[in-house]
Amino acid sequence: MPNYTMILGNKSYSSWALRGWLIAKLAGIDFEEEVILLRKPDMKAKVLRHSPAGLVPVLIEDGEAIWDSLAIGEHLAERYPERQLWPVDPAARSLARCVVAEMHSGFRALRMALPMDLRRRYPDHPLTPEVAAEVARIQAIWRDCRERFGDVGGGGGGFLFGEPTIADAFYAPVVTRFRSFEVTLEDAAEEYCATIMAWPAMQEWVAAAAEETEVIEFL
Ligand SMILES: N[C@@H](CCC(=O)N[C@@H](CS)C(=O)NCC(=O)O)C(=O)O
Repeated sequence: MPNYTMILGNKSYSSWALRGWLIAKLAGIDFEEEVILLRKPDMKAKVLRHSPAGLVPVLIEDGEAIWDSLAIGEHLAERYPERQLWPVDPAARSLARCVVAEMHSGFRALRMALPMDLRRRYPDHPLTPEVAAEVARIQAIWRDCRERFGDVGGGGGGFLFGEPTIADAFYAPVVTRFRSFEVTLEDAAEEYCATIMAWPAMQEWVAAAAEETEVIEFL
């Protein structure tokens, strides 16, 4: 196996890094981790030593940088096809790609209004109509994927496409946002959130975040 290092931000706050990290876990690679603290004056310079984009996550494979969570996902899916990082069924795979792209390029209102913060709760936080519409769209995505391809109740693991894939890694930080901001969800969405929070890789990340002491005030 190649030599891997992943450059991450604080586990409490770095939602894109969580995506890349979960994908690396799904791929089953062994990797070293380097956490670079977000919002520090030297953050950019430190990340730029690894990636010209200056953002985390960055996966370094035998000295070659792969930056951007989606590029990391595509790279590892190609390199380790046996790990089935994308669903095997072509229709499921196509839907998975659509919902990952929708997350990667969208849900800006939600991402700005409900930042990922694994160590805090923000109860009674009002949602703007724009954010509420994105919450509704995300629940519709989860419902659609799980009803069509999740095989819930029929041996599926409760993930969007039954067993965990890149799509679940992409929506995992949204689950944490819904939890921190105590967003009211339909039952099926609550069930999906519970599946994500019980995912052993997710639990490992959350436990590491709980050990962090750095505090960033986003709101
Ligand atoms: N499209 C990128 C987004 C990466 C991103 O925005 N990462 C944030 C941390 S979660 C970052 O590096 N922020 C530091 C900054 O903006 O200076 C990806 O998918 O990896």
